[in-house]
Amino acid sequence: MIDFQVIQGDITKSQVDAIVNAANTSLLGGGGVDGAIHRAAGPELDAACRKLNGCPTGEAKTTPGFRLPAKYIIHTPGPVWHGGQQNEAQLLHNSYWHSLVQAEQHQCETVDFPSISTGVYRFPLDQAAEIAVQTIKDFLTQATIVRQVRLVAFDSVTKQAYMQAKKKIIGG
Ligand code: AR6
Repeated sequence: MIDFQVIQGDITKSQVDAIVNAANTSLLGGGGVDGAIHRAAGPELDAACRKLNGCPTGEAKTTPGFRLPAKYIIHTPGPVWHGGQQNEAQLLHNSYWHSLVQAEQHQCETVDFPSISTGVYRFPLDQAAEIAVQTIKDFLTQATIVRQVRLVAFDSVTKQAYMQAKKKIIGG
């Protein structure tokens, strides 16, 4: 059984083992969900991120959750959309996959994702949703520790796109 759910909400409120942050390669914070996570986690997060020396696109690095309810924050810079010919699909897959590898390495059973790259980075929503759902499904099929993944959509359009991708790829 694949335990993957799509919900609508604010990921900074998630009471799970790990939330994922749609970061940039500096890991030094920014706008969107990244800004919200940094504000909610407190200044300790900025200090921890500075020690990580950035992160390449499609890779992932982990910090504690500090003032968040989540135990850990897994930071992954997704790709900027440049029209689709610059490996964007593979890089987005890599962001989801490597985030889940980090979750396993930190013994996390429950993981919440935002919609990586579909805000400021302009990745087309429907295509991003299919890549996310397929990657999460493939990972959960072989995972040993992660048992539940949720996609936390901030708005209803994003929620609908992931529900549709879920129906197409997982069924139900
Ligand atoms: N909870 C859940 N989702 C959220 C929240 C929240 N609190 N706030 C925003 N979103 P974006 P990207 C949604 O732009 O496209 C930053 O400056 C948002 O509505 O945050 O990967 C970084 O530092 C959208 O659906 O991330 C990078 O420079 C989704 O999160 C850059 O933006 C992702 O939008 C990364 O761009």
